[in-house]
Amino acid sequence: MRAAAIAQPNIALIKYWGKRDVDRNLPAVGSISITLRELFTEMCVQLDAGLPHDMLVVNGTPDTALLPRLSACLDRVLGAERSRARIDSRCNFPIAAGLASSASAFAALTVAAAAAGNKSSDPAVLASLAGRASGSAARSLYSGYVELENTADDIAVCTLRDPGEWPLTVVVAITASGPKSVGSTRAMELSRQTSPFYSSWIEQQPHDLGVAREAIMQRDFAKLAAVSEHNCLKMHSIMWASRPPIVYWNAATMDCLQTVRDLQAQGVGVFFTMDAGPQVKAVCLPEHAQQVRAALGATAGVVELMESGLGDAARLVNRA
Ligand code: 2P0
Repeated sequence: MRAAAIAQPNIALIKYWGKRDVDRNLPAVGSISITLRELFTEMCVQLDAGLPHDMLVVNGTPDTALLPRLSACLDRVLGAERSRARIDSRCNFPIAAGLASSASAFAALTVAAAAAGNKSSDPAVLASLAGRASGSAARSLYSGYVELENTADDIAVCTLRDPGEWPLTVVVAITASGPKSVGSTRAMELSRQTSPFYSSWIEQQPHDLGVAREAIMQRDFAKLAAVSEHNCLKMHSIMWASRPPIVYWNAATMDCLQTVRDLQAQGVGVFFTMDAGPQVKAVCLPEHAQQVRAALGATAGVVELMESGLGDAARLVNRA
C-alpha cells in the first residue's frame, strides 16, 4: 500500500511537439531523448482507504495546484475505485521551468503507484500510462538514449543505447527560475491550430528521427549535434509563428546560444537544445564539460548552472 520511486527528467533532442489525440494525450510525432542522472524527482505514494481525498506534499509543503493531474494519473494506474492517496514529492531542480519536471514527476508517480497497488511493473505498460499524464514522462521509464515511437494506436518506447555506451554530459544554464508563462500542453495546441509551419514539422519528423537514431548508433557527435539543433530551432519557429506567438526565450537564452556557437568555432564538442522554457541545455563531450561550464557561467544572465551525465530508468526505491 506504500511505495516510493525515483525518476530522472529527460531532455528531448528530437522533440515531441503537438498532439494527435488530446483526450488520450497521444503525441503527433515520435521523439528521441536523453535521460539525465543528477536531476531527480522522488515520489512516495501511500494508499489509505481512510483518507477523505488525495493529498500532495511537494518538497515538504502541501500543494493543491498540481494535485488534480496527479490524481488523474493515479486513477489511470489504479482504477477510479482506488483508495485515496497521500503523495510525497521531492525534487532537486526548479519545477515547471522548462526542465522536464513533469517527465520525472509522472514517471516516478506511475512506478510508485503501480507498486503500491500491486499492478503491472512492465515498463512498456508503465510508459504508456505515464505518457497519458505527460507525453515526455513515458521516456523517463527508460535509461540513456530513448526513442518514443508514435505507433498507430499508442506509443512504444525503447532504449537505443545505454548511458555507459556513449557517455555525454549536459550542462544546463538556468536563465530564469520562475514557472513558465504558457504551459506546454496549451502551447502545443496553439501551435497545431495556428502555426503555418506545423504541417511541415509533422512531415519532416521521421527524417530527423532517422538521422538522430543513426547518429546515436554510430556515436557520431557532429551528426547528432546538427540534427538536434535543427530540430530544436524548428520547434521554436513553430511557436514564434503561432497566434498569439509563444516565445519562451529571454535575452540570456540568446546569449547562451552565442556562447555555444563561439565554443563550436573553437572546436569544442558541444551543441544546444531548448524546451518549453528559457533554459539552455548544452550537450557536450565529457572532456569538454569544464570548458562549456566556464563559458556558460561567464555568460550574461545565467543565474545558475547544473551539470549531469546520462542516467537510468525510473525505479522503485526503499524509503523508511
Ligand atoms: C519534449 N516538451 O519532447 C518536448 C519539447 C517540451 C519541448 O514534452 O502536454 O509536459 O504534458 O504531454 O510532456 C513538454 O511537454 O507535455 C515536452 P504534455 P509535456 O520534451
